[in-house]
Order: sequence, then C-alpha cells, then structure tokens
Amino acid sequence: LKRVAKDVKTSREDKVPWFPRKIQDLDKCHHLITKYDSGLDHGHPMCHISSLHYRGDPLPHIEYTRQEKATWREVYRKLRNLYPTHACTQYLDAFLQLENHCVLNLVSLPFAERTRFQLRPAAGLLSARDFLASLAFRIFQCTQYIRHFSSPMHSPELDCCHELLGHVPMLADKEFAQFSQDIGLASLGSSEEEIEKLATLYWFAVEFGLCKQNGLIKAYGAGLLSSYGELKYALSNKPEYEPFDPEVTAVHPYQDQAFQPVYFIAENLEDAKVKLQNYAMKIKKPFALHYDPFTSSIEVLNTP
Ligand code: TIH
Ligand code: FE2
Repeated sequence: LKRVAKDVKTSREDKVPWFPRKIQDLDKCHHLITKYDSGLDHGHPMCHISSLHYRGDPLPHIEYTRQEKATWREVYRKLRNLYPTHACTQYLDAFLQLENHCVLNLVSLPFAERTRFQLRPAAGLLSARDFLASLAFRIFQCTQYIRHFSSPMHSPELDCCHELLGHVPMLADKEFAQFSQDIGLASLGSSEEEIEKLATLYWFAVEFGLCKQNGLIKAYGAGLLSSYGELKYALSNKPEYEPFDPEVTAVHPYQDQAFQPVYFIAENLEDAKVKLQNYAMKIKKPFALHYDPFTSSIEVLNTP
C-alpha cells in the first residue's frame, strides 16, 4: 500500500516542472540569465564568491574600490532625503532601524528578529523560476556589485545599492515578507506561462509598487526606493496609475530599460497580500503546497 501511495505521489509531481522542497535544494536554483551578462564572465570575482558561499554564512566580504564607495555614498545620501516624503511608513520604520545598526555587514540582523528573511549572494541575474523559488523559503538572492558611477540616480540593472536600499528594509516588514514568500510559493511547480505572470506581478509590486497611506501615495517597490530619478517621477503625477489587481497586473507589459509607463497602486500592503493569495489559489496544480517554517521545507499535499 505504501508503495502505491508513493507511486501516485511521484506521478503527480512528475507532471510539473521540478521545484525545490528543502532549503538545500536551492543549491540547484542558481541559473543565470545571459541577456544582461555583459561584464560578468565566469572569471568575474562575483561568480567565484557566490559559488563558495554556504547557507547561513555571513555574506562574503568584498573590498569595494574608492570609486564604488563614492557611488554608494552618493546614491545613499540623495535617496535618504527623499524617503520621508516618498517612502511608505513600513520602509521608513525598517530603514531607521537599519541605520541605527549602521554597519551594513550586519544587514541580516533586523531580519533575524523581524521576518527571518535571509540574504544570499547570487552571481548575476537569475532565471525568474530560480529567483522566485528561493523566496518561497524566505531567501533573497542578491547581487553584490555596484552600479557604474555614471548612473547613480537610476541604474538599468540591479546592483547592491538596489538590494540594500530597495529590498532590505521592505523585507524586514512582516506583511511584505509574507507577500514576497507567497509569490515564491505560488511559483513552485508552476508552468512557464504562470512563472512569467508571477514575475510580472513581482515586477509591478515588489519592484515598482505604490500604495495608499493616509490619503497620499507612497512607494514600497524596491526599484523605486533605490532610484532617485524614478522615485521622484513615480510620485510626480506624470505617469499613468492603475489599481493593483493581480489578474490585470500580471499580464501588463513592462519596461526594463527605462522608467515604467504605468504604476499599480495597492490599497495597502495587507490588501495586496490577500489579492495575491486569491490569485495564487487559482493557479492549477495537481497538489497543494504548504511551507513548514520549523523545518524550512515544503510539504506536498495530495488533494484528490
Ligand atoms: N532602476 C533601479 C535602480 O536604479 O536602483 C534598479 C532596478 C530595479 C529593477 C530592475 S533594475
Ligand atoms: Fe530587485
């Protein structure tokens, strides 16, 4: 009887693309996209660093050049002035806590206390499937190189200014951490088409999302919170605005080389989370998935 049950389970899982079930399986989730792979060949120090990084280790220490440190300083100082008027309260709250810790090597600290999200270095831009899968385990794969000094106010590619100033404070918020993990869980075992839609949702929410707060519009998206130019633009009344609605947002064309032509506004983060959960429930899979936070693993529940 046991064997039959096991066979049934295997065949159900065989029907969908492979997905990680334990945190260790994420070692297989590091496929890079070559589209943006301009400067990063396999001899690049970032590739070397990431392949040597083990789970739970502190992030590898990198000696940044004077030029890179100056770029970071400029990005940080300019944006810092904009946050009080442009960032949502959840961001400001975590940002101030991070600033009090001061040392960026300790960025994992507030996480450990607040949401248990972990940062892990990636060698470059990951495939959407691998990147989203790690979110299911509350692991955020991030870059460690710094944008070119010629474009401090808006970088067309992600870099560690973006990860640290954009993502880190938001991932320290409970509601937002759950929202991020839910996108990740929805992606496990999903078809290419569904992954593309979830990646688009991630784009318009986690990267470029706006929300209402005390009658004003504020930014919670990391791509906005790390770009002085786009953060100002997004709240300038010049772009188009639409309400965040997963069904519509997931299929909206996006722009990955310039400012977004449209931004989606959530009622609040909790509402965005509930809407996403409802959307995720409609993705067809031959089983249900449950995340066990005590073992950091995914349970596959065979629903008839
Ligand atoms: N445009 C962002 C910045 O300047 O920080 C970086 C990116 C976020 C998402 C895609 S590129
Ligand atoms: Fe990002």
